[in-house]
Amino acid sequence: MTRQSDAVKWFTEARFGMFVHWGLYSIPAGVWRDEVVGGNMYSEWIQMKANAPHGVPAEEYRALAREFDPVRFDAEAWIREARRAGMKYFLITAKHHDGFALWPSKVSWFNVADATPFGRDILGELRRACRAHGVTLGFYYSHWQDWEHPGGARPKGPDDAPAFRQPSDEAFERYWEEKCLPQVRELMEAYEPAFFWFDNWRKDELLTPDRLDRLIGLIRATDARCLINSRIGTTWNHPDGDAAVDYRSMGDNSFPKERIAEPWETSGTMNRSWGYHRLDHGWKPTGQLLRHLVDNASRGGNYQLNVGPTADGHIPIPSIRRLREIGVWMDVNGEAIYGTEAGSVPEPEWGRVTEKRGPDGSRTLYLHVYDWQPGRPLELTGLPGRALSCDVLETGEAVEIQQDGETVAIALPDTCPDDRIAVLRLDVGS
Ligand code: JFZ
Repeated sequence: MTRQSDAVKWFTEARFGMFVHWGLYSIPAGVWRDEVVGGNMYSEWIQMKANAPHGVPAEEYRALAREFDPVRFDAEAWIREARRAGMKYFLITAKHHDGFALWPSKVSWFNVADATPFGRDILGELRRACRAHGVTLGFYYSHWQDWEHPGGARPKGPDDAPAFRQPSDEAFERYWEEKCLPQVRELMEAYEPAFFWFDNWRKDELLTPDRLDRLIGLIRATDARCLINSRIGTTWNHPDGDAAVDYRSMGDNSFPKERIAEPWETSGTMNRSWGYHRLDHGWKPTGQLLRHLVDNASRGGNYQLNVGPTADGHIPIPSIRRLREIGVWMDVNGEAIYGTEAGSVPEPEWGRVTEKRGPDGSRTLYLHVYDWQPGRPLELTGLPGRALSCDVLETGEAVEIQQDGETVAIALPDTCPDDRIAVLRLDVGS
């Protein structure tokens, strides 16, 4: 179980955030020379995926920094899009596996201020925009994989390829003390993030309990309310498991089928790649993205939906389209997502249930109907009290209900307000 604290309340009430993957990898955007990064199409992995089995030579990859000049970057515009989509928080890859920092880090030359013609403090501009729009700011930080520092961990790969050679424990300790901890301290002190999203996904003896304790201790000592996720590696690499962290991160695009009591989230992509990939046209329909949001909320979790901006700093049109379509749905139905808990009734086949509890033991159940069939009454079992009234959230149209014991039958109106997910509001007395 994760740490129990009131610091995580804003997170669980927010339910929905924007994840941004943006950096040097956004320049090649999935194509190195004429080679397309295929497989899972993670364009942010191009340094290790292209020029197989050796990867892109480090100097060639670092030369991208001299091309990084995102003249269309507008932090205000990004944060306005997040707000418009109904997203309450925002996280960005402050430093991804390639080791490149999106802020003027004094710890490593490999950063936007010292290594690129752009030179601006990207995180500082986002910090100001988030404050201006009431969006909570957090950072993804690749604390384990760092392909720039000689002591950073490398992905598994061919033994004879230097790019995949794992550092010694001593080299990793130097990385930990010279780069990882000082950069996390810089981020905390300069931008006061409300949370971190660290990225480890398997057991690795380099992530010793002592190193994890030092990193967690640094964050707790600087801001005890700053949230830490389980993919810092405690799940696999600490004897106490996730007791010292604040929320669980599921695997990429991994959506649990069961309700989970502790705070948790799934991060997911709109297409396949996290970073912008110029050939990744596998865009998921907005209805599918909405189901991910509702599925997770109905099981007590958050959804962090990713955007991969282009190298010049704009958000691709297919992403904008989905964000704005989701935003309209959230304008109408946000009440059924924000501040809700997992439904306490058995999950119905026709959809999902989120709920809010009143101070007097009353409850409001939000019925997210995935399969609206006029004329076929919806049945909900396991009702925790007396069904008082039911209406269509979008229109306020009253809906007939009949209760028999713990089961209520709901007569669906002929007109379905939203054929992706339509929401009914059911008030239940104590
Ligand atoms: C990691 C990164 O490697 C990737 O580039 C992206 O940032 C993503 C959000 O996180 O990718 C993962 C992490 C975990 C698993 C798979 C890919 N996993 O748990 O199988």
